[in-house]
Amino acid sequence: MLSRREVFQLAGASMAIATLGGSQSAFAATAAKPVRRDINDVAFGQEATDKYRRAVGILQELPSSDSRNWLNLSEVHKNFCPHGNWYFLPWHRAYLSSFENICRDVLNDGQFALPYWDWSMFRQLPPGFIHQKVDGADNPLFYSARAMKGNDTLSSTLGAEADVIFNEGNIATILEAKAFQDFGSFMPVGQNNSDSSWQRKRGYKSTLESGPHDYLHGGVGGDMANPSISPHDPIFYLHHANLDRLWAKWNSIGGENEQSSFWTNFVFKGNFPLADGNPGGDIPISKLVNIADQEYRYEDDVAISISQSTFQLNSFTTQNWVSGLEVGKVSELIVANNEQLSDGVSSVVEEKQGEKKLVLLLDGVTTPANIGTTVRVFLNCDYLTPATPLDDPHYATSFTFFVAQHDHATGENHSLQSFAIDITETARNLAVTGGRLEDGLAVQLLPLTFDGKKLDDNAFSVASIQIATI
Ligand SMILES: [Cu+2]
Repeated sequence: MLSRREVFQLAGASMAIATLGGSQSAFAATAAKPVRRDINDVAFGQEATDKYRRAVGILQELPSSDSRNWLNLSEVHKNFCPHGNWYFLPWHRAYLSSFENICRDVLNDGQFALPYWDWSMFRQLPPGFIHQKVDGADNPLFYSARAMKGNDTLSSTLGAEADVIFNEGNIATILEAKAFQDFGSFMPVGQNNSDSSWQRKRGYKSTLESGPHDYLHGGVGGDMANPSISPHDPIFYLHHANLDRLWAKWNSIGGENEQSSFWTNFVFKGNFPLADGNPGGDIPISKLVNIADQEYRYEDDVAISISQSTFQLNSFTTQNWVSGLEVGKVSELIVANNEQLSDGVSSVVEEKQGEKKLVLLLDGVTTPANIGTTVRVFLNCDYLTPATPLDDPHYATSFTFFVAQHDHATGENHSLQSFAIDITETARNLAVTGGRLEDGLAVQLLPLTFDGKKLDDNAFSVASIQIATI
């Protein structure tokens, strides 16, 4: 069944195509591009796996003096990758393109395209990645430093969160985001120009990033769970190709990219090597925003953009979170009611078709010793325990810890994270079930570990929270 918005988008799409009418050359140009396909596609998966395996094998054998050497390519991610801000998607698009071009060069195959792993539909490692040997030789796609092995599913490594985060319904909700920042993470707090120094500053992680992106890194586990070395595992590039595909898909169903010049004028300066291994030049975001400008395409992308949306963050209240967080224990903060808050909440709750979202901003979350920690977010739940199921109406979502360590070069502390948690549906549920929303909002955080182990030094904290609409 189509929502009202989807019907509108379909109508808009056919109008846009009708208006484009005779520009056949544009279609011819896209048809010749290498196509990124689903690694689990019955017709193309095996061929895509074989090509990718050969490329990875060649890159792993290159001498360390070659910038295209497998481990050297991973250093690019370690040194420059932005996470937790609005450069997350365009930076990774450029990183993957650089990698894909290098693969084309070493394979001498201009039609090579990275496959993607649609982890929502297929929640285990693609078959080509699980065996140590292929035809008697070492398999470059096998990687021993993974928590996920063989036929493990995301549920076996992540527990109950897997079915919530990778649920098709959750992906569909993520794709309904109106504004780019809600989709692809927020502007760094306080950013006031497009200087390169903002590349790795902290904003709030969107649901796409804190949900499927971060949980997949944790679910594969091992080196994938550590941003400094995650591209050591060949599955990394297929994971990010799927995120990049979702960005293209969001655009194709009407999501419009950010218009702020702090984003559009931003330049990634010399981050990415060229296909021949020489240092690459500067890449402005303006060259990355349109899928039609890239040197690849997806089977299902359509380059149209029809919606107009501006991003507006309207914060009602800020409160410091006083207590620490501890695995297995509920930590609670009551957000006192005031007129502004109750007006804000009721405007979103009563607005049935959801033009606005109610969000909980968690600011400055420190990292526990066990990064395989998941934090469940509940509102106004009187009976919350670790056994409370995730289909409880008071449950909002969960977040985890995919976070870089302290950067000694710049002195910046990247091990802090901030999150924008969508609590719209939960607030609506509570309005229906008569939860205590009118008396104030009890925000409850319940940390648990994927492996059930509690480390001694596992205390961590949240600096402050805000309730806001976007
Ligand atoms: Cu990633």
